[in-house]
Amino acid sequence: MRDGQADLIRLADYQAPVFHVPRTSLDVALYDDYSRVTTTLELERRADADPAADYVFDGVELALCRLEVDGQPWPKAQYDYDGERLVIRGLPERCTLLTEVTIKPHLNTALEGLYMSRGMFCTQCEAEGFRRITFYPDRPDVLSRFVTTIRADKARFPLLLSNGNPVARGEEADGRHWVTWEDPHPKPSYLFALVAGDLACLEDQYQTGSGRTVSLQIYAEPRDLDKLDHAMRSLKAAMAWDERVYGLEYDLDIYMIVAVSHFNMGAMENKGLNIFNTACVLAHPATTTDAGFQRVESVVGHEYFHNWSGNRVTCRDWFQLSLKEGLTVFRDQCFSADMNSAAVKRVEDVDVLRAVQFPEDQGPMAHPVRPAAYQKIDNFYTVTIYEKGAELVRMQHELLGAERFRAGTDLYFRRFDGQAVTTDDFLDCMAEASGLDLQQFRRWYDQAGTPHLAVQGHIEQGDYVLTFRQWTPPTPGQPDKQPLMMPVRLALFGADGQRLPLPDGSTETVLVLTQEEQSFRFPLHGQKEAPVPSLLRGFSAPVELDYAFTTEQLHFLLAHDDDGYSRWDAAQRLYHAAVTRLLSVPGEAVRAAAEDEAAALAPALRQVLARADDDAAAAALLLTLPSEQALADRLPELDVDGVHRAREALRAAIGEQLSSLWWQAEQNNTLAGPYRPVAADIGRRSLRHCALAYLAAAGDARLAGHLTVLFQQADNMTDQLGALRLLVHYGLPGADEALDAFARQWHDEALVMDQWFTVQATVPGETTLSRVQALLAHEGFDWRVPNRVRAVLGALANANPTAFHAASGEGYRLYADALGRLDAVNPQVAARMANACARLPRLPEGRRALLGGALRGLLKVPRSANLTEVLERILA
Ligand code: 0A1
Ligand code: ZN
Repeated sequence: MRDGQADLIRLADYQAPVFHVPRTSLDVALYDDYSRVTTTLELERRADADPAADYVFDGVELALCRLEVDGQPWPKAQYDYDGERLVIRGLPERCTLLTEVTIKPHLNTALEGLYMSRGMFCTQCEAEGFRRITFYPDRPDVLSRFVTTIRADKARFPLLLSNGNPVARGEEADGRHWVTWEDPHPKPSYLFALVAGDLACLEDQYQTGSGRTVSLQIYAEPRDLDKLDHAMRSLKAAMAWDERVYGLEYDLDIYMIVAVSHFNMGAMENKGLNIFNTACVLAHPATTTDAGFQRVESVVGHEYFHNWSGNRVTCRDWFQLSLKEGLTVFRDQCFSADMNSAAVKRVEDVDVLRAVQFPEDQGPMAHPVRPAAYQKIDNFYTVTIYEKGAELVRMQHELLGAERFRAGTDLYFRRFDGQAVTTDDFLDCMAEASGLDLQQFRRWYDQAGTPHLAVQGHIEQGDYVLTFRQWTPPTPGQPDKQPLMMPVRLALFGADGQRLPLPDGSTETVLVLTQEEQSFRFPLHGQKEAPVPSLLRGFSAPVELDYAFTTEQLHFLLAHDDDGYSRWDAAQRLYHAAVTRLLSVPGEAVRAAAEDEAAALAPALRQVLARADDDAAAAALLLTLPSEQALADRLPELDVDGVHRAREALRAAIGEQLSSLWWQAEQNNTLAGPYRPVAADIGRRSLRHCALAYLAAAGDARLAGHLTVLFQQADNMTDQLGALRLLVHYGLPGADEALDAFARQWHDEALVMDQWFTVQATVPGETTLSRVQALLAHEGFDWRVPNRVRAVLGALANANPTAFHAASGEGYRLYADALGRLDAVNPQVAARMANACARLPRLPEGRRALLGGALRGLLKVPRSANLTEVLERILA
């Protein structure tokens, strides 16, 4: 390994571990400026292991103080430690290894391993953080029973938590105390957790289906105790849902969640002791938006569902990451769908997939759901592993049907309980339980890239014939692709807006494609006109559908299709087409052309608004234009300025032409009574804010005053922030005062202040770059807090194309500088944020050179292996 670059790790090189660790005892003594970790491991050489193989332990930057085997010091000549790996030679087949190390949690800003967050100790061990705590075979296929003793000052750290159940506690000299925890379930090291702090707790109970009582405990700083009810409700709902839908019960007496302010990701499913980013667990109407409430519900569900899909059955190696993540995302998506509106949830998930995962799959970071090689596994916690992985599970659900899918998961959890397995094992269960041949389906796991599905329909001898042709463009390292097995859910609509009967007697069917090209015939029973096909209903496969819909057909589907996704997709296609046409109109004529486009769209939009009472959330989704980024992603080259101009012109024209309807929607969806984070109300608020946004785009003279009142009188963050955002983004009178008032009101609420930073970092246009510089210098900005860094820099790069891609290259320089600075503090987060530069190959030449130059400059000085891997792939 050379500086800043890690060795390539390959799936093909996988080898089973040399030894088992039946028992792991940890003794962690926490002090102000160091911690002492004494670890006792029972080791057993595996029967099938090479008898000559050395025992190798991972351990990063550990200060080794003691190494004993079976109670005796082990000779120095018999081991080597290079700062990353400890190799011990000549160990007996069975023995007890004791190591004692010291580590420095108070200096740990990478937030991997044991670290401090606002005065409390906490851990993050997935994927390879445990090796920063002690020497260990830090790989997911080594499962061990853990006993953990934590020692700390009692006054400052009255609460000492780890996995499992507390089994003993006691006092020591100097005001210190200790607690011992025992986890009865064997687990890999990545699921280990420890917390020490002075926290408040919301407690409740849950009765499992089999009648056991589980104590539920959610911990946070005392000031946040009033923000835990929603997480608790969500947790109980998730526990009941998993029993009902998958027949899976919780398996310990205690389930704990701890909220921490410093966290690299959303949350972590440590056995019995989840650790959550505050952003994914705290929720209160005054401080949390509707989206925030929904995020809490889904992340609480996600981590809970991992207890089976991840913890009881875990991954053999990190190439199998999607085994637990894809399945668990699919499960949390279905949970949220059941708790809210299934159609709306599906559209939201598809939107993320298409807006974030498709570009990843089409760019330099493209990788299969089961990658074949990686340098730093932390860089592979991607939308491909998570969201595309979930789509692969969803397709299996589609192919098998709910009942056989459930038989498959039953078999999977029964057969592999307590084991570390592979995505192939999962697929085998699905095939075995259903009798389906899923051999070809496996390609989805190994083949990167977004498949294209071109469809053509014509009438032939009284039948409607649909021809499907699939292909997947090349991705880095994978020039040749093979056809995939994919379910295409379909209905055909007659001119009367009704679904036509299909050969199998139904009016909706799932075609299973397996070949490069395939045709299907549908008798029309004497009808002369071709039907309108509703293809890929529910987004039944994660592909790019190429069908030459006419504008009339899209309007027809928007009006008549009963599939929520399909209607939304029709609307998106109409918007894309309109914006694309506007792009070729010269600057001064854009406004007039936008008027025409809006006029053509208006009847459909009026109809959506007229029906909005049925499902306001769905209406808001139908009425919202694709983001600038999503629009630009579909062009041959990223034209951020053109897209901004065209999209804003279209929004302004739609805003004006439907002005009275927007005001009406604003009035109709103004809710009386206390805030409730329930689907119906959330939908109405989103429609209301959609209406306000159109009025802002139209430059409606009454709006600034209206927004200021809304901002001042709002009793919930959705309304307050929605008003603030429009005031600031459109530079309306009162914007600066509102920003100041917001900061005064919320200066002490970190998650709310994150929003304050984001609102400012996402004002369109190059001038925002100096504002971003000021935000980075603001006293509230802290490079050590990932949420704050994401609130400014993540928002700039991912949600403000006209500033980030400013023609001067200033956005790129600012961002590259920031990545360099961040890398020194937190390599994982720096590398994740560098992904925002992966659109480089699609930039126009001038900008490509500017961004490339900025990134290459970054590589000239030593960088973390995390950031180096991402930059090198982007620049390759
Ligand atoms: N397994 C967690 C996500 C997670 C992954 C890595 C982390 O640190 C590098 C932290 C959390 C989940 O899926 O929720
Ligand atoms: Zn997960």
